[in-house]
Amino acid sequence: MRGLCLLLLVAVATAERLFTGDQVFRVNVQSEEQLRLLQSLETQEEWEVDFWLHPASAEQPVDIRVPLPSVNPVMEYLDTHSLTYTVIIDNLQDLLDQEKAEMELNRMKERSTRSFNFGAYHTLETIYSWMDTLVAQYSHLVTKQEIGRTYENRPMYVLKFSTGGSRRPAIWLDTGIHSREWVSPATGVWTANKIATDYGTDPSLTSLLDTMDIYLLVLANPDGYAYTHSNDRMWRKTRSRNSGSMCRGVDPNRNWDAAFASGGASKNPCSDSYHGPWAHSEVEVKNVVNLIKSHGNFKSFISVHAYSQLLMYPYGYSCGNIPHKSELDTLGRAAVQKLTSLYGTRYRVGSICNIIYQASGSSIDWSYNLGIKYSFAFELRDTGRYGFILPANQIIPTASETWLALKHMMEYVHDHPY
Ligand code: INF
Ligand code: ZN
Repeated sequence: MRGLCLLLLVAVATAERLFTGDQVFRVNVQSEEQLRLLQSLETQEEWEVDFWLHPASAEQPVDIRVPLPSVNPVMEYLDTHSLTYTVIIDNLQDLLDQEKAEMELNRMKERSTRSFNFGAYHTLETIYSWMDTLVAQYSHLVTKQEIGRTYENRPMYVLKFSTGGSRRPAIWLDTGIHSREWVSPATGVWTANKIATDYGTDPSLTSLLDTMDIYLLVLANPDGYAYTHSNDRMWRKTRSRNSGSMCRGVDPNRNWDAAFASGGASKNPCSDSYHGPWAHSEVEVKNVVNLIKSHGNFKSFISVHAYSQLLMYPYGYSCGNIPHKSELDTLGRAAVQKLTSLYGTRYRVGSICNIIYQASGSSIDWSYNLGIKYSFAFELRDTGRYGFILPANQIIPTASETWLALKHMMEYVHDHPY
């Protein structure tokens, strides 16, 4: 009897959310009026529409995940307002089952060959143990630093790439701040390995690391990332409890002290863009803020998201130009040119607010206002065919093309000390 109870307990505890029959629509927006209609859908809680891509402008499509029970009413709503759409994923759970099966297959392969496959998605535990092998293999270059703990008391590890000195000018890279954007930390892992293996042979990387440091936070939202593996693949936020609400989590990309809680963030704890009770309320954000501030010599801050294929600079909180707009725009376009040269992947470049929508409390607005001029955010592949469920066979191509842009940006920062 005890055994059965235990089994039930485990089953309940790890009851993974299913998305059977959920569909992802790509809605075409042709007017401001239609934009407003979609924005009102975003605040309507009954149908539980999950906005993968938010309404931005009349030229940009809106991707929404519609739970099976809401498919018909949402289709009616769109038809009534003559909003045209295509179904880009007709049963989300099928994709998730494939993704899970692929991960399981890879896990078995890795166990038997004692290898690490950069072209596969991994759990937090596997990524953390891989970090230790990287540090052991390249101990002259890489160290792992615990910068603090998460809300659920998981360690946050930064990989520091340094050839010496102390408090050298440094470049910050973070991936995985939004937990469902799996290709982002996968790109972070690949990039960490690339830096370690190419140092000493790639001349520009070697000369950069002879005078600068690179800090890479592969899992910027560990609790959320673990939750996407154990409970809800679509989870985006942190996992903190919100007093007065049943809804968990704060959007870590709205929680920074930069026009905090102004336009482009939600005060509703149940919203995926909830800004949190106060700036830096999220310990995952606070840990990074403390490191950046105590170090005091970061020259670039790059945060990696997915998806949409964009390279953005501040501001998110306002559509006005930053003082260094033309320099960052020129640098962004040159970096994207390098990216596109590998496989032809097309990116758009611009400020967050102008290229997509107003978003307050974002990390790169905070870093830019702190004086870190070269602040950028990537939105990696794709443009919506798979969205957050990007097939693992695109991880290495995505990371490889992104590296060309990152390298260009880091070389530029190295050549333009300020
Ligand atoms: N990005 C959007 C977001 O709502 C846009 C963004 C990116 C805003 C970077 C500010 C800075 O946070 C994603 N993409 O969520 O994953
Ligand atoms: Zn994101």
